[in-house]
Amino acid sequence: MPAYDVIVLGLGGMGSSAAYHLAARGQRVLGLERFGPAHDQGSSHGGSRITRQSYFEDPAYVPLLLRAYDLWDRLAVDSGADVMTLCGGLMIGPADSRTVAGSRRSAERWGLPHEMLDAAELRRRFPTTDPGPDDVALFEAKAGLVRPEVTVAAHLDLAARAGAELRFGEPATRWEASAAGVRVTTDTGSYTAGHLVVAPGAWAPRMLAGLGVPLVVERQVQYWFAPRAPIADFAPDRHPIWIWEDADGTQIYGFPALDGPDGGVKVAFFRRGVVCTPETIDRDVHPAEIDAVGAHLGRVLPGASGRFLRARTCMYTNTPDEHFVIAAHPEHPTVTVACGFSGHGFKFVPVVGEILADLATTGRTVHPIALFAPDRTFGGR
Ligand code: PYC
Repeated sequence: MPAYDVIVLGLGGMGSSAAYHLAARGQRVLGLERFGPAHDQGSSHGGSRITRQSYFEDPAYVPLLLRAYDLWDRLAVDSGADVMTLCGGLMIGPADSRTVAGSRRSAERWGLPHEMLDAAELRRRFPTTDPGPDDVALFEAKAGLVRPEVTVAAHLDLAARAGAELRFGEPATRWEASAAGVRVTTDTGSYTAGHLVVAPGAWAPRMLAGLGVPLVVERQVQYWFAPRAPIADFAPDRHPIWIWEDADGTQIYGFPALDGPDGGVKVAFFRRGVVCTPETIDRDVHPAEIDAVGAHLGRVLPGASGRFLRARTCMYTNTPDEHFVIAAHPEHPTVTVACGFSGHGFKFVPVVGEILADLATTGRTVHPIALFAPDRTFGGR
């Protein structure tokens, strides 16, 4: 008999959640992670990630978001950790932009509470914004932010308390699967289980090379600026998260000031990254990049773009259509895969963990995941 019921490879956002949901169901779980707990080398760090329900990417995500919100609430109670803040969210841009029209489509399709604001109303309600005459906004009170490091730590803690064995600083070098089960080899050990969940983040092109999904890893930069306007104007009780799309399709997004007067506001371009690998990523952030994001911020939220404070790199793992991959491995029924979260996955962490636990233990899930099949036809988005 294998030593474990399930091995989880990768204990970032998705893997830590899977480890927790599996252990909470009484599974004998081994979690393996190449770095330390809640590390800053992958895709789950930087203090904040956006959450929202009026999902411009596709209305098919909304049922998953509704379940994720229930699980975020439950995680907050079970862990006692401050994982989520619903400060509201603004999706801004031309009315026919992907950001605005797509969000509106999801809100209307699912009857989600939202308000449409024209440029004058946006400026009146949210005086930090400086919209152009053609900008409109969808405001969603249930949008906000989740905290990646706090969330990963909370799931790891709950998983360990439920009996999971978690091993850090132990990268997997190889996995093998058969109908009887799986074997994972690391630099220091070899482990067997009935099932394997592979949630490798930016290591997916290597760890899931046989999957046949054309994944591209991108370097992304998160920046923090000290607002020129009073910091209180940017506090989460006054300021929403925002995503702002230009006429040319460029999306920039930002957060309220989370860490008091010295923390500043975080801002980033959405998907304007340089292709990289975890080994080749340039972790330095260069003056031209800081100038470009600062200038763009100054156009849309002029009071926010004061002194540059700091920047951190992270990685997206993109699929061509920017939809996730969550499924049984097409060639190995004893392996479940989760990858390609394309820069918008973190808000789904609790429900993805639940889905991975469903697939690993029963081979099916009640959640709608047809959009995430690895053998779909990959056009662009
Ligand atoms: O995860 O929703 C998201 C997001 C939007 C912009 C950047 N991340």
